[in-house]
Amino acid sequence: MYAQMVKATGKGVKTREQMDENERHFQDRIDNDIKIEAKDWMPEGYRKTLKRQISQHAHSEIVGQLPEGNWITRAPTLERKTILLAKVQDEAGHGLYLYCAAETLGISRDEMTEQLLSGKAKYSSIFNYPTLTWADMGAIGWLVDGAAIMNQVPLQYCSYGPYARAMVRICKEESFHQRQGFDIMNVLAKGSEAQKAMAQDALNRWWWPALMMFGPSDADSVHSAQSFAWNIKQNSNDELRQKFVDQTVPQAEFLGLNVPDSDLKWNDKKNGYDFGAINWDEFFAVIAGDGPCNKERLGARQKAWNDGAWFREALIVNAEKRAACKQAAE
Ligand code: BYC
Repeated sequence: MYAQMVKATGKGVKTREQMDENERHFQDRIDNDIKIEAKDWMPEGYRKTLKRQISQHAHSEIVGQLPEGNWITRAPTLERKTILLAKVQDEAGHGLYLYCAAETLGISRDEMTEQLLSGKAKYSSIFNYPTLTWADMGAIGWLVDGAAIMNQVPLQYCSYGPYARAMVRICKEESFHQRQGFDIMNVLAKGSEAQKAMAQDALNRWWWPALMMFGPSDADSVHSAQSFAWNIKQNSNDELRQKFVDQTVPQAEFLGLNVPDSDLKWNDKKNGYDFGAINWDEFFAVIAGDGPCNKERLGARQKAWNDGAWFREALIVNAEKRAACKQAAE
């Protein structure tokens, strides 16, 4: 509780004295764990933060289908193909729940898409890396979905009702995704020398980008203090990153794979692992649009949006015709 208070008093966060009556009432609800619903009064900053985070989260789910979708036709067995297909479809579902949750805040799907395509809205840095081998499907499920769960479980308890409720089902499905990824890695790691090498290579390429998914270090996180105060965030970026490392390193050991970090070392005092420095220049370049696959990913989303124009138009014409028929019958 005390830690929470410390985190919530960062730069730019209003004290009770600086709040007006509406803001104080709103903060009391947050502090008493009463969910905020779409029609409740909320500070504009709260609305803006949630529109930003939920829409970026939704975009991540949708763009996140692309690297794995790339392997559906090349999955090694029919069983792997059906599992991967189901996983990629789940991600589409997650995107849709999240777009709906964001819409409750007064932003349309078209606006969110426009923000994604113009580069104004971000999506997770991790999806700007290429999927080069089948083992990447294992590494994504194990590491990327594993990191996503670590970050998303606390979001089930966040203050905004529609976001918190969307996260419940998403987390259940992410658990399945994480296990299917670990299972792919397990089969490869216990397979032929070539398969084990493929699994190791995938771990080498995905480990550091997975750690970056949690966002900049706490010292550089611009939104954290306010998001703590509003109970949108409950753990800091660095706390979740540490939990992820502590949970994942023993899994790599079980697989017989090496985590690509020569500074990784168990630290008895903190009861967790010390790990090496993250390349933040790479992270900031990727989120600024300069990662290995940014152009390809946005190009694919732009094409999908253009290709779907006729369908969106047809839906509107159909709805107008139905409304006209209904009116004529009354
Ligand atoms: N990538 O002040 P900070 C999945 C941005 S998909 C890109 O710490 P905040 C899956 C951040 O937006 C799951 N940008 O921000 C799908 C901000 O920039 P803006 C994706 C990042 O919001 C398919 C700036 O850096 N999960 O599971 O307090 C297949 C400063 O950061 C990233 C979510 O979206 C990043 N990694 O904390 C497989 C979770 N990190 O907006 C799997 C929901 C930071 O001011 N989001 N930035 O321009 C969150 O929990 C929080 O938004 C974050 C960042 C922890 C990510």
